[in-house]
Amino acid sequence: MSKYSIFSLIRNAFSYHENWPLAWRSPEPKAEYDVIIVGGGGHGLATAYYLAREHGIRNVAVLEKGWIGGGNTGRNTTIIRSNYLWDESAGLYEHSLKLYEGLSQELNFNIMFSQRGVLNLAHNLHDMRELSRRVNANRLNGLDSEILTPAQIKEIVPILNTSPDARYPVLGASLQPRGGTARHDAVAWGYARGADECGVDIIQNCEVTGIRRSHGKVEGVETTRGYIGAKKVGVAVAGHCSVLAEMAGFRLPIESHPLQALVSEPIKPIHHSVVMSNAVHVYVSQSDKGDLVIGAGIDAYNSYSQRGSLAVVEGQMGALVELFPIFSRLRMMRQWGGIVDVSPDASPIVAKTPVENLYFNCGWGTGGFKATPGSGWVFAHTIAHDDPHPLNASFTLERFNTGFLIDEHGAAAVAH
Ligand code: FAD
Ligand code: PYC
Repeated sequence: MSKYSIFSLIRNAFSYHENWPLAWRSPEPKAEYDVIIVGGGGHGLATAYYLAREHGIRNVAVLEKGWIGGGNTGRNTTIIRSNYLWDESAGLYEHSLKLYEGLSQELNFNIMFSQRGVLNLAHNLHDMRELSRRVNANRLNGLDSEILTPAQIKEIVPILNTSPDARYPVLGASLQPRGGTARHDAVAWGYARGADECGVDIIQNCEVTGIRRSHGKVEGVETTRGYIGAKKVGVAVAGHCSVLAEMAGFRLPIESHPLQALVSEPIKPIHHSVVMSNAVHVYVSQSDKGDLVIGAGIDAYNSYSQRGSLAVVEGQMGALVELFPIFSRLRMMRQWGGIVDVSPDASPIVAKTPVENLYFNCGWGTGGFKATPGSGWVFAHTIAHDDPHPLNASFTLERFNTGFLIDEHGAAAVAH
């Protein structure tokens, strides 16, 4: 740990960072690895980290076609919570939340985890019933989850328009006090540094273009930097998972959609929690830098382009100013999109595949940032043991044939 001590920080500040040690190496790919992880987002990096730390599998490469964290990991709005409806999801997302609670210490990297509370608003009786059902289910699973009255909401979010005459009247909300936000890049960088320290090769600018198989078993991957052999391959490429599945000769029940977000100019601290409204498709938090981080529902069409339509931005801004009239004169600074991998039941697939020793981690849709540590943890277990962990045992590919769906459209919260 001395490499990152306060003294080295001061020394590097005075040397104008010239001798700043690289946080991770940039190695040439080896001819073969025990495990290759495709995708250098949070999920791929966390998987590599836990393979090394929890399972002692260190001959691992993470292959990333661009730069690590350049996909949805660096594009999301950083909301973390575990208030999902079904037992299976509550188990997995809560495990992730617990890992987040210790992650800065675990990685010795400040991920700026802020448990400021996440509120989901209800605007009509149906919303109230959905939220009450979910809060009751959460409480049965031992999660911190409660229903708030408009007066209680107003105490936490005084700037919210709770007038009964509002266009979107606020009838109540759910609150998960342990929910919050974290710095998304830091999560990727922390896992990358931790994995690299364990000997994992992180190879950027290395696109996987084919998956080589023989007798139904994976042998390695074709890449833009040549063929690399592997005993096992784990795929965590979010919006591109169908492309990788096609390379391996099977189909996924996943649709790729753009999901947009934007940030305002920075302002003084005014919004101290996270407020989401599923019904009117807007959610907002304030970053430590002061800008408002605002998101919407998905763009309804399928696309691989990391941008979206203006109509969604317009709807999102309209909803924002109805709920928070105080923001009406704020300027918006930047807008972007990511490609999210939406499954039919709004739950992920973290599982073995029809190809032996090939594993897929996908379908997190609009909500996988919160799951990053838990997803990496169970995916590493699945790859190491060629068998899922009890926490991801239900998140199979087969469930779309058997009908054992885990329908989380209500909890997914961002409309899709
Ligand atoms: P990614 O971070 O996308 O990583 C996949 C990587 O695979 C990419 O870096 C990509 O370049 C790489 N790749 C693709 N194809 C190849 C290939 N052929 N070869 C090599 N590499 C390849 N979730 C939440 O929980 N809370 C939120 O508030 C939230 N907000 C969001 C807001 C937006 C605007 C978006 C877009 C998403 C949001 N999400 C949120 C969802 C969340 O970002 C994702 O579910 C999560 O980050 C997925 O992580 P990942 O590591 O699986 O994917
Ligand atoms: O899953 O909580 C979530 C979320 C918020 C914004 C996008 N996804």
